[in-house]
Amino acid sequence: MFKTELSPEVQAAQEFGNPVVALESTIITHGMPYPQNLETARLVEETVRASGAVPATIAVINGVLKIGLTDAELETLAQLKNVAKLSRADLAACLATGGNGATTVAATMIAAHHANIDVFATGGIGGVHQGAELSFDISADLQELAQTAVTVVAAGAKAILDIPKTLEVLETLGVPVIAYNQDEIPAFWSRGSGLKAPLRMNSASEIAKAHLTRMSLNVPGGQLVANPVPLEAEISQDEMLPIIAQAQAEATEHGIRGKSVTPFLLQRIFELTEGASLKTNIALVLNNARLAAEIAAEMGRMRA
Ligand code: PSU
Ligand code: MN
Repeated sequence: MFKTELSPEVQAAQEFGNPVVALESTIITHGMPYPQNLETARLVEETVRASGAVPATIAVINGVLKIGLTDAELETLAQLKNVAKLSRADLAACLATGGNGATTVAATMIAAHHANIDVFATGGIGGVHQGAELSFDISADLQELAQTAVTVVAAGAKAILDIPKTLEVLETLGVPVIAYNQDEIPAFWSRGSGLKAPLRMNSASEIAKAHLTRMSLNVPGGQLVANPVPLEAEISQDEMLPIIAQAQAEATEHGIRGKSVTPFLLQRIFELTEGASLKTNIALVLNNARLAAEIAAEMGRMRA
């Protein structure tokens, strides 16, 4: 029904049983401005390689599900204007109509699972938006974590989301939320959130083992690993909150809805903070890529 294409690097890794880490593409097209998006995408791939795994950046190009992009494809994607943002609802339709699109956390999980990849690194996941009690805006990423057996390494959720409500929904959906090496759930730009994480693990091997144990119990779904931003790159909540509040007020004022909400907020936050928030964002994505590579390697060892 549709074509899946593995990059030569991913194909070789899978043949030899070497670890692979999936990476999303919405962070490139809707999460960061050009050219930092392209530079970051390349750096993340390099970081995965330097940590002993092979990167598989996922996107749809001309109706083909790409598991691993060439550098030229990465560059094209990073510069494309108006590229579709594909979540669970959109992925099949895009493949069926021969379109182009960037995958969110939800769609990247579906594609990774389809290609037998267990571990995925990103920056932040989607979640329950502030004011969701009126807007009903809850990301499909949360449902996906409940259904698809992929371990997602993120730095927690941005404060554009309501973090306590996001944790409640994840609990309802039965998603393990694991803080890495600390008790608190990290809040993207900052290491702390003031909220205790439901679970804590201190090593990649514990996380890998928990993933495989869940699978052998036949409990569907993945895990969310919340990896705190490195200390030297962190920005305090106090600094970010007024900026987020302004971005949010503008979104309401402009009547932004549906899948445009997250990209609109991310774009305005980047504009309003100029360099600072972007630098932190890049540092945390690289940090997540390292941990994801370690988890993938541990899982490979345990499966062998
Ligand atoms: N949060 C971030 N950076 C991002 C995203 C979220 O800090 O790039 C992207 C991810 O691709 C995520 C998507 O899966 O936005 C969530 O969008 P929505 O809220 O529309 O589900
Ligand atoms: Mn939404």
